[in-house]
Amino acid sequence: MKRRRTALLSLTALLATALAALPAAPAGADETEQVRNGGFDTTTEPWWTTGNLTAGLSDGRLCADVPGGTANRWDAAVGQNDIALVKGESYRFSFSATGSPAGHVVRAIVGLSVAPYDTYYEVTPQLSVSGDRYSYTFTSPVDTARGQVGFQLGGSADPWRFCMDDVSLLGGVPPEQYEPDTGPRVRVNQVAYLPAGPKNATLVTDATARLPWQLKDAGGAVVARGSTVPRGVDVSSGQNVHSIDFGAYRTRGTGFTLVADGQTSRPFDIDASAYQRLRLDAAKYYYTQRSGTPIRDDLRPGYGRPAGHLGVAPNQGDKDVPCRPGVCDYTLDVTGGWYDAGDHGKYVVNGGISTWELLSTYERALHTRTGQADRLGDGTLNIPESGNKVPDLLDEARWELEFLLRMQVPEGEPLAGMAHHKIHDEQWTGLPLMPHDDPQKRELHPPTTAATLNLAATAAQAARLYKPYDKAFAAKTLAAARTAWAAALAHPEVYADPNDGIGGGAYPDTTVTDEFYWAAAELYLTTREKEFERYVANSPVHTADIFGPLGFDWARTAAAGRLDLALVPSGLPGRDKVRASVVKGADRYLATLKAHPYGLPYAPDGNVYDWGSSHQVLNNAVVLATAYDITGATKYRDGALQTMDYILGRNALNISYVTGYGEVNAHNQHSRWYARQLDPKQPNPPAGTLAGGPNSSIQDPLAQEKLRGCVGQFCYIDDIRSWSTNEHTINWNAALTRMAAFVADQV
Ligand code: 9MR
Repeated sequence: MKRRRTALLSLTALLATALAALPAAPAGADETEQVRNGGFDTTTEPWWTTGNLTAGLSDGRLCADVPGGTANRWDAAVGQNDIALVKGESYRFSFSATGSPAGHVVRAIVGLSVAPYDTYYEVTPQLSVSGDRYSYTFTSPVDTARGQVGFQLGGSADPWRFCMDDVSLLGGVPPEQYEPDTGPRVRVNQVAYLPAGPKNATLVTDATARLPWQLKDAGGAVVARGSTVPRGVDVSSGQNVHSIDFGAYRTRGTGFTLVADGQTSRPFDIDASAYQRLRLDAAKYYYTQRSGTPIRDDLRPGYGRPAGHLGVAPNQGDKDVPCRPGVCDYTLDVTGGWYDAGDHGKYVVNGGISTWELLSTYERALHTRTGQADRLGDGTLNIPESGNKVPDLLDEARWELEFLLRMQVPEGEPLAGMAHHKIHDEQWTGLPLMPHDDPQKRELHPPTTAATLNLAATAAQAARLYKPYDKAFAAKTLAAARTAWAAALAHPEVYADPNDGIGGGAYPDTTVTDEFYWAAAELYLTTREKEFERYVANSPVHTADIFGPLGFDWARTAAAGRLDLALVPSGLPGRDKVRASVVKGADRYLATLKAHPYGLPYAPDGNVYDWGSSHQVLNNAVVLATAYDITGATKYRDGALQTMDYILGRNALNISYVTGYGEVNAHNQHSRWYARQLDPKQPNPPAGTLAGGPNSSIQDPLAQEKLRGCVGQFCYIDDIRSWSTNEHTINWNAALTRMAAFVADQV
């Protein structure tokens, strides 16, 4: 058998699926068996096996002795080819299987039997000696006559025996109705409310009149009571809801529950300590995203791994990376940096906003009344640099900054001073795949104006923050920022190709007036030079209304400049107006939050939740937090605090979007190296990892199958296969880091 890719997805196939209208299952189609001889009564024909398996009939089953010592699942397999699949049709994939000794995992797939060996559906049950019957329903994303049903058995150190029977792939079955388990109808922040902060909850109920509620302590004693406020139908979830305000209760404790309408909420604390932890965990996420260095198990127990992309086989390494054909004729050492997300790509645009938000978390703490910069100082994050007398958050951000600097086009080359948009694999890889096991060719993609300005902005910001600790590094970053700025001015309209999405994300952005504004603002705040002051003042972005419903992100970066101009002391003429504009933006988010029965400052147009909505919600809270820092008015602080309730469980799905926080929390984020859902030997993401959250556009096949027709908040599933609703990313965790630090600073 040819080597089979482990691909969960081939982006070409998936993008095609994503762009096409969602197919409807053919009504009333007959159920038809697609597998030939799934019963193994007299023969194993037409099933094939890899040469290293000893397979044959045994008591009317197919049994295979699987050798130990293979590396990949697909190194030992049994399967059947030439299976016809019809796009949009639902199939029931079922089989009986045993594994001896117990505990071995089979990767059962329905995919393509020829290159590029796409996987359309996969499951990885752990087998028992006595055996089980497994049954799953999925919808085919393609039409093909070359389908395959495969059972991949490799990857075990020790030999084992696999047997299967009654293998079936039944077409024309009714699609499965997916019903998320949303638990009790009283929705709370499952982690903690601050003793002196707001305390709100949401009750899902058909009742239209007020209902009594009770707050109970850990011993079950009622410590407060009141009445719900009916709020009608919530647009973001389609549910009829009431809200509950128990903010008058301020006594510290753990294990509280809220009871209403016969339902008892998940437990929560009234205490700040979880936020002290979250401030650190959210920032610690970055060390385990590092490329080009081993992750030390003594610093992150359970997460140690060899260095990725240093050129140790099968890795091709990031030391000597060429451009895509025709883009340049040099190679660059672009080792280091953070992996963007669950993939092995490294992108300057997204690296930029992520670095900014970490640096700004630190910088905010320096300049505000409640800021506690030392809480992210040296020795706080358990990283190799802890103890070097430099604040750990700055050390962590520097890991990415050094990479961003390496992405700059060298002097003497065409487009010198610009930054390459991204570096990643030539082709998409599958899951799971540890960074050091990635065998793909790595390539630099063309420089863009947006990437260049991300570099200019963050390198300029770095210059002022690192100056007290490392003057040479500060001078280096400032010089790089100036060079990048000049290069961007000389090439103001070089955009990323929106179709450049094979092997890595495209991150396309054709509006860069905001990146120019942001870079000019950072250069001004660091140098106070007139050129940059004038650029800021003359930019239409400076006075534009930039605090819209979706908030800011990697593509919409004006707020990064505006918030820093508002918070970092400077002699900018008209600075009061800048500060007032942030407060005005915050007023709008506060109004959104007050009108929202789930109490979040996010109500996207048409109720279309965006990719990574969790972090947009948090970024809107950052605007609220900044308004508090500017004015000291409690209403903004309370709005920012209340936003955390949504993230930590007060939502339609009753889930905390932060791994390890809350009784039910997202922990199967899409990732090639936290792929526990696919391989029990791997860990889940570390505590403090934010999931992307509801995304109305559900671009991945799993979400399309399970969440079709979903309303706003319901467009999310905690499944590793749902890369469009459940990935983790450096820019999303940056928003969490900033908000966790703000909340922890309020006590
Ligand atoms: O977060 C990005 C989102 O805003 C875009 O719409 C989407 C498609 O371009 O890409 C998202 O970013 C992904 C990137 O392309 C590749 N690494 C994982 C990122 C998070 O899913």
